[in-house]
Amino acid sequence: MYAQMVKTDAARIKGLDEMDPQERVFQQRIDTGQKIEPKEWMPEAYRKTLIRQISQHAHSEIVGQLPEGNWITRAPTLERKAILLAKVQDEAGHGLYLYCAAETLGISRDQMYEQLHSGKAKYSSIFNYPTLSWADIGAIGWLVDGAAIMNQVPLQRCSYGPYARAMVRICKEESFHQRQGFDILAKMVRGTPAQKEMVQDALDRWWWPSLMMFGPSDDASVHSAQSMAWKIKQNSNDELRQKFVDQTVPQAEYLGLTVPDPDLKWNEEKGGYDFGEPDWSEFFEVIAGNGPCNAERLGARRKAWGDGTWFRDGLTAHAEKVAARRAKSVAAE
Ligand code: FAQ
Repeated sequence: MYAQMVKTDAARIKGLDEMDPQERVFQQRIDTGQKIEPKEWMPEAYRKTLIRQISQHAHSEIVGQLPEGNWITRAPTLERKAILLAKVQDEAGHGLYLYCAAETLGISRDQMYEQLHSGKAKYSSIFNYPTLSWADIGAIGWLVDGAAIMNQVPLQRCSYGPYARAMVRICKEESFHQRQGFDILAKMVRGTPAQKEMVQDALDRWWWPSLMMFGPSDDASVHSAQSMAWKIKQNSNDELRQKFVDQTVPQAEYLGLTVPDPDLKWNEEKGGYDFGEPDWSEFFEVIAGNGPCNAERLGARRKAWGDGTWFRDGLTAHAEKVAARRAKSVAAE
């Protein structure tokens, strides 16, 4: 694998013989499938890449609560409300495990929040689209969690131990999320013609943004070659996008839906679907902050941070009092 990457991206990826001895040992450990743990030596660029990816992943989980949270009060039954509430709470938990994993690399949670709130750190493009109907909640579970699982299952084998281990539980929970989304849609397509239309409309709007979740095409992916050499990523963006399409199209057919892609066609020879190109200009606009809901999403996160100031101040004041009391009693002994 590493040798292949050197060949495909020789301009940027160093060969083993160009590395200094410490870096060579590090790369050989990665090549032989060993995990890297927090206190071990790592190249600065490996640490920075992980902080970027893990913190962006954490931000995605946290911001990702907003489009679905929008529907908790309007879920059609008490049971659906309880399920959605639990799902949104799970996403908060995923964000917290991932922030913890990033903290092991020497960045604080406050710094990560600051990067999110200032717009410096990215979060997944998908969460900048609005949830207009109940079918959108089904579509998020089915397509967005479905794409997230496709991307995250290989991350369980990531070379950095804390990230790989955090992904194990996350993937289990995402599988439940994906099924709950599919179940919402399976019920709706068996309902009235208006409900079925609502599901088709949701698929029409979420299909292309879901394909964009995997990132730009391989030739435009600046980080993939190095991240694959370091086994942070195991697959390229296009490989995972192809797997997602191959898995999802039969599910759309089962639901009696039409995937909104005139170029979608089974290719017997490759044993997968050919499909159209996502609108990459839209993707780059969204990740530059100009998607339909970017301002609303960041506004909600900044407001939550501001609203929580009194609580954080209270916790800090309490901790200081406890520490002072403890110091006094130690001094008195
Ligand atoms: N959105 O060179 P690459 C979820 C950026 S979790 C925004 O290919 P890389 C659960 C990329 O950061 C969803 N930005 O980058 C849930 C880079 O910019 P930078 C999140 C994107 O890192 C479900 C530039 O483009 N999952 O959904 C996106 O090698 C339901 C060049 O790209 C993860 O974060 C994008 N879609 O590959 C929650 C998984 N794609 O940083 C609630 C972990 C690319 O240089 C409800 N992350 N960019 O400024 C990854 O696997 C990778 O980071 C990729 C991107 C595959 C996302």
